[in-house]
Amino acid sequence: MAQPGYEAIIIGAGIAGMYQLYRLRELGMRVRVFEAGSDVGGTWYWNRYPGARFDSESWSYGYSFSQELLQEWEWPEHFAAQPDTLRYLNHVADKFDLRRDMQFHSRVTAATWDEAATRWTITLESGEQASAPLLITALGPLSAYTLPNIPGRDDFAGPAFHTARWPREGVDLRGKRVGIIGTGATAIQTIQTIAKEVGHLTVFQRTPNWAAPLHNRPITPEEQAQIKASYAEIFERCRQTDTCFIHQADPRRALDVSPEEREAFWEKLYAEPGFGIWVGNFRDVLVDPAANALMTEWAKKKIRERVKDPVTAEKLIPKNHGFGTRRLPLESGYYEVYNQPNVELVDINETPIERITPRGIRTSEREHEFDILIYATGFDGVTGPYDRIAITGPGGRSLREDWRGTPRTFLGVLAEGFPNMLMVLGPHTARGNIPRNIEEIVDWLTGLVRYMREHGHRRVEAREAAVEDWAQHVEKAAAGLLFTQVASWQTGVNRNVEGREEVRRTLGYYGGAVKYRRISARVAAEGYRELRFA
Ligand code: NA7
Repeated sequence: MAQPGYEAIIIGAGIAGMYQLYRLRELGMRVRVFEAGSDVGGTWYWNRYPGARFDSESWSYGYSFSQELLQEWEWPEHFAAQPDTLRYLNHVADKFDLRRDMQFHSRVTAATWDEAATRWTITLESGEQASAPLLITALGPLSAYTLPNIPGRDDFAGPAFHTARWPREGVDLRGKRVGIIGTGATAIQTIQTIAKEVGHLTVFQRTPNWAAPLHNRPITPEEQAQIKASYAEIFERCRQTDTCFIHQADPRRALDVSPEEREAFWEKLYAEPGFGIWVGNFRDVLVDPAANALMTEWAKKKIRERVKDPVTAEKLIPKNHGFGTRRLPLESGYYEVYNQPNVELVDINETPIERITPRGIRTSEREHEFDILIYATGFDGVTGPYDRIAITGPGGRSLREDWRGTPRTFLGVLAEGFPNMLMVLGPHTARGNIPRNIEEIVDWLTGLVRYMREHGHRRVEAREAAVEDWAQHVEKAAAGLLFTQVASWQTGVNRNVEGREEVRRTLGYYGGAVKYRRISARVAAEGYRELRFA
């Protein structure tokens, strides 16, 4: 007998793809997951660089769908390190026997819609093909890593790694002369970790970032028991916040309180673990330039206090963006690294990099020689992973071309003009504590798939008017936020990718997760009137 075809194909075996598979199986569907890596884990599979860890509280990050899983898993630290997270995801894959429907070493290079057959066909790098009526993209917003577009990039004679492709077997950095490009969240975790063991470290910085202490520590047995007893409240708390973190903006405005009260609050936040100082700050800090300027001045003091050399301290202070207007890296002793005699900060605005050479990096000032080079140069965020697959819809329509300007979606789950392609964490969805966002979207998509099966629908597409309304709503929600005015992966800027240089785009839904949930729940409750079925 011929093998039955798949009813759905999922691309990606990260947190989203794993959970989507679990849910579709519950509907009794035959599903196949295609994954480029050799195992599950997505972001946590690829990003093995030294010091990689959560900035979200571990106990707010794991899946919430299984009580048994919640009760049996023990996070060792409040902010778990990458090996623990990968161990967790492997445990989930084992527990729910997910791998039997997954195919690894399978990078999808193309997906093509066949209107007559009402099916998507995907093509792998190997040339192998598979098809199914439904295509679910669980690509991850930060899976398309980008190398720096610096002349001579391939000339370096020693080992060179992007942090998102750190070798599985690790890299021996002890006593080595290491150069690192980048000072984003990834670089900060890497730098503060490897500075302890390398012989000499040179950090090439283009844009300094604001960063605040993580305050990680082990979870005590008493806390473990308390956490396990409180999961219902923890996840309810995450449902009530706009970012799905446990932190929510303070109802007061920085401009309404006295300078003493303001500073006391900031000191308190700086001493507390996690993102409180970013998303739990006074509610005007990320929207009102005057409030942001006060916070920014205060944060400068912290850098000056922690970095001994005043010249280095000034270099580490961001000049062109206010506190929290880019994703705030959390750190553990990052600033103190620059007090070490074996660490050097090169501001490449002062001495630009001219090229990468066989021996190292040549700036306008001199050649820096290294044994190892690290590129902590980030990702082509959100749309980048879609651009790297040739996705072709009805009539040869190319998603890459469609999204060259700005993505057009309905709720970030369906791209305009692309039937039966359901996106988990596509552009224009709420993002924050990512697994929380993922669970909600996967549950919503699963509801849609169930509805289609119950009603005998084979095809779903977003109505043009609904896409237009959502586009307007997305832009309105982004207006007035300070961070949408700053270049970063969040606003679609990546100077290493042609066409992504300076054009800022709205890539998320910034009305908050609470509102996103309300809107998407209403759409489902009212019978998906925004969607066209056939
Ligand atoms: P980011 O935050 O995009 O950081 C990338 C860093 O690399 C940033 O400092 C960039 O400077 C720098 N960069 C990139 N290209 C170059 C070139 N060509 N020359 C010099 N410097 C360069 O990525 P991360 O991996 O740190 O973090 C991504 C997300 O992962 C993060 O937000 C968390 O949510 C987890 P720039 O700022 O562009 O001047």
